[in-house]
Amino acid sequence: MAEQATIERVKAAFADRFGGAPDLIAQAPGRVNLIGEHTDYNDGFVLPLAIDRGTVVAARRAGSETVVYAADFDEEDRFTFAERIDDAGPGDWRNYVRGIIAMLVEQEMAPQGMELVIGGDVPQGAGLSSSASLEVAVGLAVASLAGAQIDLTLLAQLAQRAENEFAGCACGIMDQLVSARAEPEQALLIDCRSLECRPVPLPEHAAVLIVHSGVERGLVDSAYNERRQQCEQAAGHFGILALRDADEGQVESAEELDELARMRARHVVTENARTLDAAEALAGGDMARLGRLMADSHASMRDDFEITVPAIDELVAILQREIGGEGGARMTGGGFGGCVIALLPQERVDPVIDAVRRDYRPPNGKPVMIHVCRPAAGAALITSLP
Ligand code: GAF
Repeated sequence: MAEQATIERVKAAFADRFGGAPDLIAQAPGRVNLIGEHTDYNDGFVLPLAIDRGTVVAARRAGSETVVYAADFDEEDRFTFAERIDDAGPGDWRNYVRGIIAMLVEQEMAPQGMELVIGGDVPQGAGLSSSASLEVAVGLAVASLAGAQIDLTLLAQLAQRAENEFAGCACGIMDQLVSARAEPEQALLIDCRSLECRPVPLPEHAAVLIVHSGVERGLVDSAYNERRQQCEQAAGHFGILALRDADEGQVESAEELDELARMRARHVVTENARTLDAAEALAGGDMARLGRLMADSHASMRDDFEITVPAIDELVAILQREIGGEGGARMTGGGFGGCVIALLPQERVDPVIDAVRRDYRPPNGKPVMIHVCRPAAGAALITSLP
């Protein structure tokens, strides 16, 4: 969830830009993933949680034109539904907004004209899903403005399509679904085939640390889409719908599978198994087992899926060394930079933070960004239609 200061900033920007008060305000959180990486688009399992940072959207019905003001960039977008809503070109924030609005127009869940002000506090380019939180927050605001009580799973599916079709990233459903459906103090075990979500409580004495590596990442620019293609190719080789349906023996013994495809498939198949184990370990408060699973997950991302970078490997090694046996650390998110997540006993937080500040030098030369977070709630209206 966004901070109160962000909500106040968006309200003030709305009054400034459009005058008066919005009809409603919605927000949706960013996320961090405990384990289950690049498994979502393989119909597999993921275990993310929502963070206490998000996107806030203040919205009001108006005339026949839609005007969107992004307070963080001081930039605007304008369009009408009379013409087809197109994407805005690569790397433009407007894609996420236009995308989800276009999806809602299709569902007849958007009023003709609107005034929207958007602001957020999810760090961008950090792999904490600022884009999913933007899509979901705008989607909830717009559907609610149309008087629709949108189902949160449908909202996540439309937001994912917005990202696929407007932003050009072939992402899975994890980020949008956890942003829409997260519950406070819980991680969410998501079956990305059935979209069933099972909340798994975090042990009371456990803390979640998010440490930014200082390596910026961009999903679309990265080799993300290429990894997805390689997974689909491997599934095609086995004649199955998705790698969710493969097992380890099959992957290791397939004679004609090329080595790269075998490595990618091995990561997905073993990561699915680790994610289910991790949900069980988390529910049982078994931090030592979780730590081992997180370490194996990181090694698999580094060696088989090849999505880590040296700075991230170094940061993970420092965290693992300092945390010791109770808890663990791994890269989180799509890869090629971004953040590392650590799960550890609360009393270890301060010494571990001190050690990271002492021993890790982010490649961007900036002070290392560390955030201690508790799992937050999913998307919600802060104020609704009168
Ligand atoms: C990104 C994508 F958006 C998700 O769908 C997921 O694939 C993740 O990378 C990797 O687990 O966040």
